[in-house]
Amino acid sequence: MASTVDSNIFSSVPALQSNLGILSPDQIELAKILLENGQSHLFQQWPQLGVDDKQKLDFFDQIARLNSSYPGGLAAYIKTAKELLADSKLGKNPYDGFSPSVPSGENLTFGNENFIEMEKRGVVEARNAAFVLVAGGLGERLGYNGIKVALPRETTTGTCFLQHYIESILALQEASNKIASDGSQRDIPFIIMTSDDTHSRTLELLESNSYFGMKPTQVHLLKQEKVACLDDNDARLALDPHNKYSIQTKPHGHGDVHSLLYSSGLLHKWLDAGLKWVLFFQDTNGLLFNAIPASLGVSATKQYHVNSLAVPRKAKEAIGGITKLTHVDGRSMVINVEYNQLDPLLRASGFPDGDVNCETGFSPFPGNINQLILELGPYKDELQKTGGAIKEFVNPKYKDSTKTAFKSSTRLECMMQDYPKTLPPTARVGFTVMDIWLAYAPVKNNPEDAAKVPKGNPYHSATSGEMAIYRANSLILQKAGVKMEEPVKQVLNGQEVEVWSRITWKPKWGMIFSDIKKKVSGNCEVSQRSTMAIKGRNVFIEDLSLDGALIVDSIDDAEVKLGGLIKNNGWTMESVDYKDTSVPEEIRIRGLKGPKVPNVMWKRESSEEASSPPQSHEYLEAQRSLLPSVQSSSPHMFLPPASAPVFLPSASAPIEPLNLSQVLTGVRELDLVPNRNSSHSYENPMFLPPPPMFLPHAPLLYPLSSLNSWSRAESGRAQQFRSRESIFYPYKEEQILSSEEELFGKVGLHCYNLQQGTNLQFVSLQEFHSWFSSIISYAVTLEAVDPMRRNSSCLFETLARHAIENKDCLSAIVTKCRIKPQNNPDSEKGRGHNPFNKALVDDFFKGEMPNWLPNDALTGNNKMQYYEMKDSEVEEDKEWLHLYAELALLTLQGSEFKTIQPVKPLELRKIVVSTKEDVESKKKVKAANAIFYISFKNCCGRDYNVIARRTTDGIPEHFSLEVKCC
Ligand code: UGB
Repeated sequence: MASTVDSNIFSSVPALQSNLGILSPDQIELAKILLENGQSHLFQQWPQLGVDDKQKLDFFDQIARLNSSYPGGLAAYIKTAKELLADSKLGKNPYDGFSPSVPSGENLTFGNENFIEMEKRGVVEARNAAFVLVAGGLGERLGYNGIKVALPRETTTGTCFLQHYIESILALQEASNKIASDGSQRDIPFIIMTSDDTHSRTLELLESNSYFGMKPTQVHLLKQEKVACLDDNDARLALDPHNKYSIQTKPHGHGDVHSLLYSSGLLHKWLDAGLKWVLFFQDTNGLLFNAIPASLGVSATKQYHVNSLAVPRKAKEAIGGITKLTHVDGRSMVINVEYNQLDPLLRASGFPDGDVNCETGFSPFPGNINQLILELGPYKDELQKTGGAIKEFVNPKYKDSTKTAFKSSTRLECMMQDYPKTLPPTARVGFTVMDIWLAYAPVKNNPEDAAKVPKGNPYHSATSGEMAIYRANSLILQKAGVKMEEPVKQVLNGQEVEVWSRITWKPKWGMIFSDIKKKVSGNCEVSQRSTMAIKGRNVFIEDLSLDGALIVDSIDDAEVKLGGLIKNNGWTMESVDYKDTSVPEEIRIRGLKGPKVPNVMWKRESSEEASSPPQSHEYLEAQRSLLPSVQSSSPHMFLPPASAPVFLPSASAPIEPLNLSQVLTGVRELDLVPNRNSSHSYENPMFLPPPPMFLPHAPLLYPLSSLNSWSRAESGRAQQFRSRESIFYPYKEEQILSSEEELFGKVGLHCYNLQQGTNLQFVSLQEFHSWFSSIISYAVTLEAVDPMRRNSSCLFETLARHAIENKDCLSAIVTKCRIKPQNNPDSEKGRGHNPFNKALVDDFFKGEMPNWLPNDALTGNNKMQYYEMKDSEVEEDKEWLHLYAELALLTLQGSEFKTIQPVKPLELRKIVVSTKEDVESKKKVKAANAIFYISFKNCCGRDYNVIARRTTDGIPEHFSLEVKCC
């Protein structure tokens, strides 16, 4: 019951007063806070009690969240907003009393002695650091629909930003642990700040890629909340124009990372574990890790409490300027002045031209790239005082010069780099400037805006981001002694860029310059049109002359030497227009097509692009003629002889097994990639053919699991299937494996049948889209018939993704499977889909796939767990049992499925199902969680054993199927 004072407040808002009866005491308190802070307008449209009561309670749920997630609650938020909006209206300079000057900091020059020393020191310190990625922003400027960390960093390998960041941290961890003075091993913590916009997709990206090799316990996601939008200078909260029971919200900015870290308790934990540094970085700077070791070395050497990484900045470039601000009272600080404030600040304080370049061609103020290194101890002490609250700002867009109304609602924001603003003058705050080409190439601008960037200023686009990686890697190799041919200029998506040789390597190959130098020797040269991708820790380049494409994919323990002349047709780069919607978004925004992405971008300039595709035998010959011409005298040289049947099963001579721990010298021509399996045989050859898109007309099937970490290649397969109708096959269509889209569509149908107790049957594939973001996702529409309803037909929709979570095992994960509504598509609105939640899967069915059936499975102590399906049951369920078998065949690494093979019809032999004991025998076959042991023969009489594990997280339409051959 509201008190008399409360009643007075509420009586002025009758629409709310009449609804007080449905509110809890806590909600009445919140209502009071709102009214006391000038928010009565929120209730003006409320109908009387009994109408929309549920929505009214939802409104208060949101208010409670907004109140609890802001330090000091909504009252504090509204108070600060009123003050900042008043200052903004008056045009008050936030830097009143301060005069700017150019600060001095540490300047590093790549490759010199000091730089090398700093890098080494940085590696020593790396195991004492925690890494924090702020990735809550949607990237409105970029206009990309996915999360930015899932974008390919470059398209030669298709490695996404998040994978690259994780692999870089792991490489640093390994290098740092190796030289730890006490010999101890430490896992570097990795924190990702997400938001409602990015959280579930970030988690899904991690989970579906097994955290890119990092232990899941090392990774910690902290989700930031949004803040309420403001409608006017009185800080009246803005209602959603489409919902009068909902407050409009927007992100509060990356500054939230400090309060989240503080409230997570992680800082104490890290201090207790002996950590010393926290490194903050942003989502799409593909060069960032080139700069981390040296800048960490600077922090350690100079004992900086705060070290901001900076690069030379072009005037008006959209990056903040590191500035020394000196107050009239004598105080001074070195701080980022954000790009939109730097020009007015300079003009107001003795720099009449504002933000302009000086004689060096750059602004005298170094550009902040928002990579901060904080010393953990002082950081924790400071946050204990502030609770992690960061000085906020407001940036309303006014309708006119009276500054009384906004064009659209605004909100308070805060930035992580403003952390030093509250530090005492005794704090050691410094910065480190590095070469732009080495350290900074963010992907922030959409192609249209990038093309409008003033000439000479960086584009900050997906195009320039990718080109910068090739440039940096080329320059690093050049510095290490490789003769790199000069770049050529090319216009992509309206932006003129320098195109260097497309060089890329995994972080483990070369994290710091001194390591890279050790791996390059002799007289090496690389032509501009070349592509080189290196995966493997111990790959040495010696006297290599590369003019074409070279892909090295070796296991970590193998020592590989690359040398001699490699000359082949290579990959040519093809431009695409960002408006061409037939090309996936992550590709068209960069204006160039990569070699391993759908819709093909790097094209082979070769004769095998003949108009009619070769038959299998001719194809073999074509392949042979492309084998490398090797020039090496090393006794350890190992290469497939040109006459050897590299992968076609019809050929006769077997290949010698290869021990990959040998020293290999020689060249790997683009056409073949080494097989990562440690033992090789005729069925499992040492060299595998490339993904099918390298050979545009080749009728290849390629097992996806063999390419899991170079995941870009996987989506090419979708492309291959898309165009399969135009490919000549020596076998009948019904004899070969179904397309992956069809198989994934059928998995969705199977899930629906299992969950709904129906028996819908697949008729045909109607439509599908596949897209790539480190995993392949499929949206499939198919036609199905229902035999139980006189074969009435329907359109059926599935959303599924192809993940590779266990070695040699394919996972099909369904998150949507439903009959498409015929007349009322709106009925689907709001029926979103959630990511598959592995945490909810029964532990019994998690982890590594089980081994093949024990001999005494059906008779031993655990026989209650197993059940052999009767012939009648096999007959009844043969559709999906065949489906499981076909999916498993996709995983085969050996040669037989590299070409289109006749495999069907399959003959099911023996099927045993295993569940937890508590499932009654007959029900085991239909159990949501079950493991199937399927023996079958293909049409050529070859026997196979397949293990299929199906699980669910209990959410309708969700289903996971893992299959492997054994
Ligand atoms: N981010 C969040 O995690 N949460 C949010 O609420 C907002 C963003 P932008 P901008 O070095 O490149 C910054 O939008 O405006 C994450 C610096 O302020 O890319 O370009 C987001 O996911 C500027 O001083 O920032 O400006 C992303 O990872 C300059 O240094 C990061 O925060 C510039 O970046 C940055 O978000 C730069």
